Amino acid sequence: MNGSAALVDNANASQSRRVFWDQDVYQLELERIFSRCWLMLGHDSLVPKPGDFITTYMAEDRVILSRQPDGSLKAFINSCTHRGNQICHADSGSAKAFVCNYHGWVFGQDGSLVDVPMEERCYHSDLDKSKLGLAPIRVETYKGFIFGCHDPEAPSLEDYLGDFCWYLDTIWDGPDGGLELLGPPLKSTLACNWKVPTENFVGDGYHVGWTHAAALQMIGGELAGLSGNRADMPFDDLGLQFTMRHGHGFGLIDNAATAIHVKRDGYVKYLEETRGGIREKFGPERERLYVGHWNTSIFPNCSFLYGTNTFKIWHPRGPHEIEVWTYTMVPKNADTETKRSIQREAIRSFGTAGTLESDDGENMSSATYNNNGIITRKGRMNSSMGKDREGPHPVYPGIVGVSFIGETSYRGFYRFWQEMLDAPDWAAIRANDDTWDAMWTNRNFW
Ligand code: UNU
Ligand code: FES
Ligand code: FE
Repeated sequence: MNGSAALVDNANASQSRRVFWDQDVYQLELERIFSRCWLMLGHDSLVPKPGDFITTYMAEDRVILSRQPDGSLKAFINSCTHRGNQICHADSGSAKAFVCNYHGWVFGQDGSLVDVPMEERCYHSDLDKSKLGLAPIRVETYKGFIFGCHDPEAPSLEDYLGDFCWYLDTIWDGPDGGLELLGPPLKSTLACNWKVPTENFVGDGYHVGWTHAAALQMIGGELAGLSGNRADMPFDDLGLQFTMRHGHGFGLIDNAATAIHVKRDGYVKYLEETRGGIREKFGPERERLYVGHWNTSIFPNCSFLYGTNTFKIWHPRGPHEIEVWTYTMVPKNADTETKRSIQREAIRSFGTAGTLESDDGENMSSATYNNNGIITRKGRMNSSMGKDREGPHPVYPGIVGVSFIGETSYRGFYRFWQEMLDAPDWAAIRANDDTWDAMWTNRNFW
C-alpha cells in the first residue's frame, strides 16, 4: 500500500478518507489492530456459572467464551479443526461439550478435542487429538469486563487499558459493586466503516446539539440547552475531553449522567445515594466523573455511554459494514426495577431503533459511502478542534481537552491507530511509551 504514513497527519490533525474506504487499509487493520489488541468479549454477568457460554466475534472471527468448572474463563475460535465448520450456533447457553454438526467431533468446555466418532476404525490410533483442540485465545478481565487477545506479545489487559483504569474504576469498581451488562445484545447492521461510530463515541461532542437537536428538545432536561447549538448555550464549562496512551478516550458532560433518560427518578436517586461513597473512595475529581455523562470508546471497537448506559461492540464486516451489538450497562447492585428502567431508557434512546441511534445512523453511512468517488476517496478529514487547548493535567491522567466539545480524543484515537498500523510488533509500540504524547505541544495549558 503506498503512502500509508499519510493516512493520519498528527501535525495537521487530519486523516485520509481512505481510512474509511480502502480494502487494503481494512486488511491491515485486521492484521495489525484486531489481531493484536484486547477486544471486548463481554462481562462476568453474561456467563455467571460453570458451563455457561456465549458466542461472539473478534472482528470477523467467531468466538466461544466458556466458564470453566473451576470458575475461570476460556475463549477459543468457533471453527472446527476438522473441516472448518462453525461449531456452536447458539448465542448463549450452558453446555458440557460442543459438538460439530458436520462429522460429529466433540470439543470440551475448554476447547480441547475430546471425542471423534469411530476414531479407532477410521484413524487407527493415528489421530493426535491433543493437537486438534480449538484455537485458544488469551482472556483477561478487568472489574468483571472480559476481553480477548490473539497476540501473546501484547501487554496485560491492565497495561493495555493503562491510565484509563483510573477513570474506569470510578464506574466499574464503585463501592456499591460497579457495573454489569444486561444481554442478550440487540443486533443490527449499519452500512458504515467501524471507525465512524467509534470516533463518534470517543469524542464527538460537536454533533450532539446539531444531529440530535430534535431528540434533545423532546427529552428536555440538562441537555435541552444544546439543541440547535443556540448562541446562549454553554461551551467551555460543559465538561472535559480525555485521551490515553492506547487510543481510549471519552467526553464528559458535567452533572448530566441521566440526561438522556425520560423516566429517571429511580436512577437519579440511586446516583445521589451512592455518590458519597465514590467521593470517599476516589475523591472529588472522580465524584465529578461519576455524576457526569460519558461518551466513550475503548480502542479499537467498543463504545459506551455512561449515564445513558448503552454499551456497543462495533463488529467490522469489511470496510463498509458493521454489525452493531448493543447491551445495557447497569449498576450491579441497583434494585431490579431501577435496572429495568435504565435498560428501557437505554434501548429507547440508543437501541437499534432508538431515537438518538437513528439520528446517528444516517451520518455513519454517509461519512463512509460518500468516499466511493475517485475524488472523495483522495480527500482528507479534519479533526483539529481545540488543538491548543489541551494538555497534561495536574489531576486527570492522559491528555485533557478544555471542553466536552472538542476533538482531543479523536486525535488520540487516530494517533494510536496509525501507530498500531505502522508497528511491526508490540515491542515497537512499547518503545514509544515515553514519547507517545510528544504531539501535544501545549504542555502548560492546565
Ligand atoms: O450522541 C452521542 N454520542 C451523545 C448524546 C453523547 C452525549 C450526550 C448525548
Ligand atoms: Fe467438524 Fe468435520 S467439520 S467434524
Ligand atoms: Fe450521536
